[in-house]
Formats: sequence, structure tokens, C-alpha cells
Amino acid sequence: MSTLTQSPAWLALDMHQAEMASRSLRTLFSEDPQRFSKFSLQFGDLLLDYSKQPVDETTIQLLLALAEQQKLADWLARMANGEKINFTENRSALHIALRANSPVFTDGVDVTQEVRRVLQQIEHFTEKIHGGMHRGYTGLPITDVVNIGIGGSDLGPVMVTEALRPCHVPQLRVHFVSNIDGAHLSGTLQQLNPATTLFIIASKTFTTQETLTNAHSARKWFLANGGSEQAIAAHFVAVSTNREAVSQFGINPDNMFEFWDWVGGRYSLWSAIGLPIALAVGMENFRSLLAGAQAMDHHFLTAPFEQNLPVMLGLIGIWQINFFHITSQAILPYDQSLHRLPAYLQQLEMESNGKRVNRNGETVDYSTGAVIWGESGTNGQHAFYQLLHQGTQKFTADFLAPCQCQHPLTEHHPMLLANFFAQTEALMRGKTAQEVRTELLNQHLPASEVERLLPHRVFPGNHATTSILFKKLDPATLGKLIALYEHKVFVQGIIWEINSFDQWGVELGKQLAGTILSELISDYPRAQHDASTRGLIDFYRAQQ
Ligand code: G6Q
Repeated sequence: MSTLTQSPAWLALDMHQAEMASRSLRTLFSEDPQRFSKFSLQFGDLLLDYSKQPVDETTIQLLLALAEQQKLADWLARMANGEKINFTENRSALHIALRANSPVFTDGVDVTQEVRRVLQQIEHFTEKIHGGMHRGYTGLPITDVVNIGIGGSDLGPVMVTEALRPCHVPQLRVHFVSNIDGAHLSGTLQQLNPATTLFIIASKTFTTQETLTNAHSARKWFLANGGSEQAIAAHFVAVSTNREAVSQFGINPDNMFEFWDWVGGRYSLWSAIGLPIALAVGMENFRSLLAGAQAMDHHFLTAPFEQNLPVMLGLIGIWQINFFHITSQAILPYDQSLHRLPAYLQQLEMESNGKRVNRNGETVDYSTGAVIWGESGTNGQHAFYQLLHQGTQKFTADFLAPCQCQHPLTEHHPMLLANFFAQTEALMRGKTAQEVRTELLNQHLPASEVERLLPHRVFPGNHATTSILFKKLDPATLGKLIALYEHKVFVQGIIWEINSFDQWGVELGKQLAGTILSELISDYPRAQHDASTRGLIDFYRAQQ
């Protein structure tokens, strides 16, 4: 048994869970009409409502005691002070420095000076592209940007670029290619003219197989379709921490946008990895995104924990995962432009906290996260919500929506939000046998038919959800929202005593594929494999 699960704060929560589990959410709401005001928080125009979670005042006190026991405040300060909290890679985790408005130090150096330099470089480049000063090899302005990157060098920029579609500059289209599957790159290139296309090769390490393979193929396409070696400089730029590898690839380091090893891949959209965002929406909007995140950082670092949105969101997750033993967490944005948010949060949460040993290297005896998945509403309602309402799986869900829409079909928006509110209410309340009986009898069905249908029409309810509402999905609000989740992940990692900032599971994948590749493209070497893997390799080869 670990000391965490035997600690006073943990044991107190365990005992309290038995009591809370015996009280349904319906009961909690009927007992206390003030639940919403007690269990919701606001930061600017962002509302976090956790009143549909199985909590009462005691729960909150006990969760805050757990945060105190785990020294959350100290760890927060250690992160903000640039300590090397990513201790397996001996790095700090300083994404807050990327949007800071005051100095942030690591190793005695104020890193915000470098951050400002690169932001200026991004700004100048964006202005040159938008203003038509940076032109392609035939003298035509750039009309298309292709970001080639994967994982942290893709998911954040894709999610934000999609979310901020209403802010896009009209003269530029931004595309993203991540998959090693050639269909992704070739499908994208089909639509493009090399003379007006700019490639951003985005890779922190500049060694990732997918990105380098796609980058080499993009260069071949460029050269085979009218481009020349001399023209590469105008059509290829790199975003990386690895200057040497960038220059080996053939990109002049002058065309490189730098970031630093203290920026984790999945926390990097605020750095030069955000170049495609700046190109898509303009520098002013990119700076608003950073400012929104900075506002959330300030709130996280200064607000008392009981009023602190990331802290409370993190603690509610702990309550669900470790005490109600929830293993499934849905992310359900009622906003089409946030359709990539579930995929983004999947990486942020599952890569950060998908760990099984604590800081001392001991195997933990508690869960360190749920499986994150999701889909935008209302599409999900016509697909998997059936399981949520009447299936056997336990889950929790975050529902998110803007109060104002940014498209011209404004009459759709109340319908969208009505679905959000109705779903969270129905998941919480359910429908009892008595309610179903009354409903069916009102339809004048014979009593025998009512009893036959009854069990199929009952909804157990008591499904906990968290709702996040915001005024409008503008860049600053999006920045706040992303930083909210980044810090929630940090809070949970601290409670669980794990390193949220390494990713050895990802590194493993990078090594494994390389070993088998040689067996797929040549007869030798034939390495030892289990019978299944050998069978799959042989079947593949026989089909070539
Ligand atoms: C993120 C992970 C991982 C990484 C990709 C791409 O935190 O480390 O998703 O971003 O593997 O790595 P490169 O940017 O080095 O190509």
C-alpha cells in the first residue's frame, strides 16, 4: 500500500465517499436549492459549474485538505520558479513563461527575453506573408500553408486553428499533415500549387519519423513540380529546438523558429509551434490567445484554492477517478468549432498523467487518470449517448459551450444550448419507474403493455457532469480554457505524485516502428517475434 492511499486526507475522502454514494444527485439538489451558487465558480466570463457532481461542503473541504497534504501550493511555486520538476528529463515545465508578462527564470536566466524575441520573429514573418512581401519562387504571394508535425507539434495548433475559424485571414488557407500514412500528405498536396505553398516543418526534436518522412516527401513534390533547390528557402521553414538537424535537412537556420527544451510538446502551442495559428488568425489574435492563457495562469497562481478553477476542476476529477472509480471521461463541446478539443485533451491528459510509478519510482496502487474521449454535440447524442443514459458503464463528462455564436445562423444557437442543458439535466435526474408509468398511462396504453415497456424506458440517472460555459469563443477565452485544462492536469499529477511532463510511452513507439520497418522493406534482418507479429509481417509481405 502506498503512503498516499493510507494518508489521513485520502482515508477521510474514502470514508466520505460511502456517504455521498448513498445520496443521489436528485436528492442533493432537492435538499439544497443553493447548490448552483455553492458549487460553481466564475473567472471573467467563464463559468465552471460542478454542482451536478456528487459533492457537498464536506467533500470540498476534504478535497482541499488532500491538496494541502500533497503540498500543491509548494509544487505550484516550484513550477512557476522554473525548478526541474520534469525530473526524468531534468527539465523545467515552463509553458507559463510563453505567455508571461513578467520575468520567469530557470537556471538563473529570464527566459521571457528569448520568448519575446521569437514572438517578434513570428510577428514579422506573419506580416510578410499576409502583406504579400514574402513571395514564392514565381513572385506570387503565399496562399497555402502546410504544417507538417505530429502529436504536440500538431494537435494544439489544429485544435486552435479550427476553433478560431471566424478569425481566419481570408487570403490564406492553413492545412495540417501529421500521419505517416501517405494518404494524408498526398491528399493535401493534390489541392496545392507549389509556387504559392509554404511548408512549416514543426518538430521539437527534428528526429520524428513521421514528420521527417512527410517533410522529405513534401520537398520532393516541391522539386518535382517546378520548385528548385534555391527556392526551398522561400517555401520551407522549421520550428524546432534542434538547430543542427534543421540545417542537415536543408533548411537555413535563418528560416528556423526556435523553442526550448523546457516547453513540453503537448504544452507548446503557445511557442513557435503556434506559427500556423498566427498565420491563420493574425498576430493580434495570437497575442490575445496568449493573454487569455496568462490571465488563467495568474488566477491559478494567486486565487485561493476553493475559488481556483483549475484546482477545483482537478480535485473534482480526483474525486471521480479515485473515489468513485470512474475510468471514462467524455469531453462534449457543444460548439462545432471545438470539434478537435476531445483529441487535444486526450493527449494533454493521457500523455501527461498516463503514468504508473510515483516520483520515487514505486508502482502506485491508485488510478492516475481516465480514458478521455468525446465528440461535439449534438452529433454524439445520435450516437453514443444511449450508452450514457441507459448502458452499464460508469463515466463522467465535461460539457462545454459558448453563450454567443459567431456564425450568421443565430437561430440555431438556442437549440444547440437547449440540447446541452437538457442532456446534463437528464443525465443527472434520470427517469424513475413511477415517472415512466405515469407517462405511459397518459398515452392510454393498457396496463400490461405499460409494465412490459417500463424497464426499457427507465433511466437510472445520477450521472455526474461538469458544465463549462463562456460568453463567446474568442481567442482570449480559448486561451483561458486551454490553460484551465493544462493546470487541471498539473493539479492531478501533483496529487498523484507522478511526473506529468515526460512521455516514455511515446518514445517507445518511436523506437519500435524503426525495428520492424527493415523487415517490411527487405528480406533481412529477420528478428525474433512472437507468432502473431511474425504472422502479420509475413501476411503483409505476401500481399506486396
Ligand atoms: C508531446 C509528446 C509528443 C511529441 C511528438 C512529436 O508532449 O512529446 O506528442 O510532441 O512525438 O515530437 P517532435 O515535436 O519532436 O517531432
